[in-house]
Amino acid sequence: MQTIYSDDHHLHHGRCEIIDGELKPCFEMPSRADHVLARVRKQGLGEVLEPSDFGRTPIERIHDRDYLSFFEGAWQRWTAMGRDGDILPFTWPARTLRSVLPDTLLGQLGYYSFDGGAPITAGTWQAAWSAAQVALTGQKLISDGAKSAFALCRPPGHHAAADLMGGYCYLNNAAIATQAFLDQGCKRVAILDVDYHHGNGTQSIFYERSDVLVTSIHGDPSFEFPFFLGYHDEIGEGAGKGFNFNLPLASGSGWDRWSAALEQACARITEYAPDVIVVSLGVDTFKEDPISQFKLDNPDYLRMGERIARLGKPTLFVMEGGYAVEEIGINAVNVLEGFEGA
Ligand code: Q9C
Ligand code: ZN
Repeated sequence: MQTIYSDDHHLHHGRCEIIDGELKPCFEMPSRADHVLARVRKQGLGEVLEPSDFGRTPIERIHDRDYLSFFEGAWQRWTAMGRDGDILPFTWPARTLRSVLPDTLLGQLGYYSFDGGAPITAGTWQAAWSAAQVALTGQKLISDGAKSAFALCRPPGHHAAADLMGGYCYLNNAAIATQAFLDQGCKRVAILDVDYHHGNGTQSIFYERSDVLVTSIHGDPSFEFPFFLGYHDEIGEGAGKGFNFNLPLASGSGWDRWSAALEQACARITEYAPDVIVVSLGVDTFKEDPISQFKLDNPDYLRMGERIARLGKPTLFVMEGGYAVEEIGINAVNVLEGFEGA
């Protein structure tokens, strides 16, 4: 399997996030992708390619233009104000307030985000842009006939909605690749989101559409981030009714419960008969993940890859979360090796 990777992810390195009432160094850090790349090389998974440049058009198929211009220009506006720390929002248009677009940078950042977990730094736009190009390059390999590809994206994407950043995410790499498949002639794409957190951005982007089936296995939002989306009764709306499938699991879930949910997701995907599958590959389900509550162990990721391979479809893997930095490479590449060995 070929891996697509860009060093540009190093340009994004947030300083701090709020965890349990304290400011702590960001868990979403550059060494995450470095460890995954090192493991890809160590295991001889396959060639590692630089991304091609597909430009802005495929990104604009998912994200609003005003959101993209805001994101692209934010750091310049911040430094023009004489600031040089990370840009973090702190006020959002929650109930009783209005979703108006204010004039100032921090007001607009509140409008274009849903939490304070996605800092904008000097290189965040460039890193997120390159991650989207990484996903699009993987998409192209598959549309050119590859059976699978690994888009080693960083920053991750599945929490980002059409005009919202949050949860370490800015551009929704998996959604951008999914739309590119459809624009190039695929009729149906299934997304399987195995990240520990619900992919609220991906769900919201495709919620009213039947050409994308979104399935997700995650920590129940009644106890876990993102709290306000990802419940089982969210099944899609309008033309999309029946094409969103959430499998929230209890805190402490291990491979028994997780693999049973995977069976359910796979059954739904098989019934849908997609042309291709996009896997949002987060490995924060690992038992030692510092911000998560599932109990998967290293070999479980091999089984995960084997089961996904048995769906028998061309599959694009898009890197999402995973914060047990020392083991993120083992776990992510285990999924890919399990897939290839099946
Ligand atoms: N107390 C991804 O995995 N903050 N994003 C959690 C924990 C947000 C995770 C705080 C976690 C976002 C792509
Ligand atoms: Zn996650």
